[in-house]
Amino acid sequence: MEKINRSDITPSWLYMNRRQFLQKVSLVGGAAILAACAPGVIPTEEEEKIIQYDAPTDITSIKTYNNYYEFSVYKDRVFELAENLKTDPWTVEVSGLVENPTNFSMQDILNQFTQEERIYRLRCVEGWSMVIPWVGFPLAKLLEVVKPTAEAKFVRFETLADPEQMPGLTANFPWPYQEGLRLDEAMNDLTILATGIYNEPLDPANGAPVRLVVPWKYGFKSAKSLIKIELVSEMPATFWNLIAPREYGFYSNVNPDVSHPRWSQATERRIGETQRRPTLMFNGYEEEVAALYEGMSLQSNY
Ligand SMILES: Nc1nc2c(c(=O)[nH]1)N[C@H]1C(S)=C(S)[C@@H](COP(=O)(O)O)O[C@H]1N2
Ligand SMILES: [Mo]
Repeated sequence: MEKINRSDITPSWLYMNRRQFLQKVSLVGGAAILAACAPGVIPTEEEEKIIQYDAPTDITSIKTYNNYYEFSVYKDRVFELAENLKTDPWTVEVSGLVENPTNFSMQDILNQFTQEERIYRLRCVEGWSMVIPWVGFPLAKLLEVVKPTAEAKFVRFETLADPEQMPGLTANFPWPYQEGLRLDEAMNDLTILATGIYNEPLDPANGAPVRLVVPWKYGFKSAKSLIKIELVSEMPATFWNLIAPREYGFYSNVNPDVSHPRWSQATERRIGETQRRPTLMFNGYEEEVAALYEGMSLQSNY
């Protein structure tokens, strides 16, 4: 893979004020805020407050406060231990119940799929959150290329597990890290494969070179450093469900009304803040995803 030269990527984010930025990419603010951000429109004080409320988290926190158990269970140690992860060359195998199984090199992924910015909230099941300006593309675009067959009902994601490079693999967990989505969840426009943050390629600590991002689900669904995407007919096993099935279900939608067995999920601490704030249903993406779960009990399908 040709190395992305950081200086070749226009750091446009730095030159935009928050309002211009949100106008371009905001999914965090919703339709009213998008309107307020239209050219020439000065947001009301109330709207400005809402814009500030979900301001992107500072880049240092995003890069140095990480969950990535393959490296360490200590969030502040991951970035140092992961720093030298070899991400070039890199291949993502897309296989299983598809018409066109394909091995995508990282260069294929960057060439074939238009990269765009998406600012999303990230809510960890542990009770903290960030707002991350991702660069990436809808997973649906990749699935359209490989063409899932009629038998495909779920998508299984597998991530790198290399004992030579990942000191955390010595811990007794069911490696490799794996995750899953129902096919319609995977096809939802909010579901992206991310390749960057703040207009720069991902750091290893954030899941370089390509990771899943599913913003309405707890952060652990957003698997890092993907090596395989498999279309399957049955609900796949997932890393955290194998470890603690009563605590981490397959769906794991952010839901302030469904407590973790050991703590409430009603509030969260936004990194950079001291006060806790209310957690939003589906992490604030109810309008976009609630229909996926119509008629399902969100209590039993946790
Ligand atoms: N392969 C892998 N992916 C992973 C994890 C992990 O330990 N290994 N941790 C998850 C959890 S619990 C969270 S909250 C997010 C954190 O992503 P970030 O460090 O980029 O903010 O990554 C998720 N993806
Ligand atoms: Mo998490």
